[in-house]
Amino acid sequence: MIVRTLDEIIGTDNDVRAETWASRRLLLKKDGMGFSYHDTTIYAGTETHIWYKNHLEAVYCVGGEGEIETVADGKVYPIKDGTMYALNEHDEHYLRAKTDMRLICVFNPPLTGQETHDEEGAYPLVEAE
Ligand code: 9YT
Repeated sequence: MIVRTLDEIIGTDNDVRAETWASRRLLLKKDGMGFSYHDTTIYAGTETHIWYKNHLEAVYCVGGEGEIETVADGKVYPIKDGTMYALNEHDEHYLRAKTDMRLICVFNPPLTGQETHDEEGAYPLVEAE
């Protein structure tokens, strides 16, 4: 059984900050669940280009509002508390936050915690622990 709280993660190596977001990793590959599980805040007024070529991600918004635009077709979907989106086709996208958005994110395969977004907005596939 694993029990963790956000308070325990904030300020540790599992609290990863980027220019437009902060991601608190509640579960990582080493936890053996087959997915990683993150509590992410996307900062108000920002746009983030993301293209997870090596991972599938499902995202559930539990606070704030913004939108996601899929690059392939230019479609824009609003995001607010209660909206889920799943990048089931490794969809390249732009994530825009109107207010701070709090997103619960699940990654398959799980992140190890070492990844950072590359210039294309992707995380590399990290095999090593
Ligand atoms: C929603 C999203 O993909 N944000 C970027 C950060 C990423 N989710 C992460 O590492 O938690």
